[in-house]
Amino acid sequence: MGSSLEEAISASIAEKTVPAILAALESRLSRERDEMRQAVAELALAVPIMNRFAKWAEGHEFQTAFEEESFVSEQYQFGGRIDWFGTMDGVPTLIDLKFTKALYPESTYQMSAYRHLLAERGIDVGRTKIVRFGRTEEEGFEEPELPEEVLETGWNVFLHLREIYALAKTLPKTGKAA
Ligand SMILES: [Mn+2]
Repeated sequence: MGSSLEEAISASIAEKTVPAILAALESRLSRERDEMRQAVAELALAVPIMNRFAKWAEGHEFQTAFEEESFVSEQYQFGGRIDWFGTMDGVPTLIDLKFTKALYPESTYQMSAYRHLLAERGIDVGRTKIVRFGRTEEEGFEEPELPEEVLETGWNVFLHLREIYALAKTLPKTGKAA
């Protein structure tokens, strides 16, 4: 049996903490509800994309050699993860999937670098394709095959960027000489 002082203290604590706990719970629930709504909205956006992807994939025959596989260049000290390499409709094909609004020059030198990662392993990738699915119907679809001269220029750009990156890292942060 508690003393009346103890009872008074615990009643007072309860008075302060119960509403605080309820408020915290409520705010957490509301946050979780928002997150749930966002997840549903994202899923609603993803489903048509996945359908378009599935429809595209059904129209071709694929034999996978590598899927989402990471490689490192011993020669140039860089790494990358290849989306897909194998034969597509009987032709050796390196594929990068994009789910973006558009293609950018970065995509080109990324592909050149990926191609190099396989070339270092003695794999001739044949053709190199970017397959882009827009996030909405309006953002469209494209699957360009990158021409040899574009891939060569892309590789050159990549090597230069790599050098610039290494050089930039040697600069002091303050602008003063080290
Ligand atoms: Mn990709």
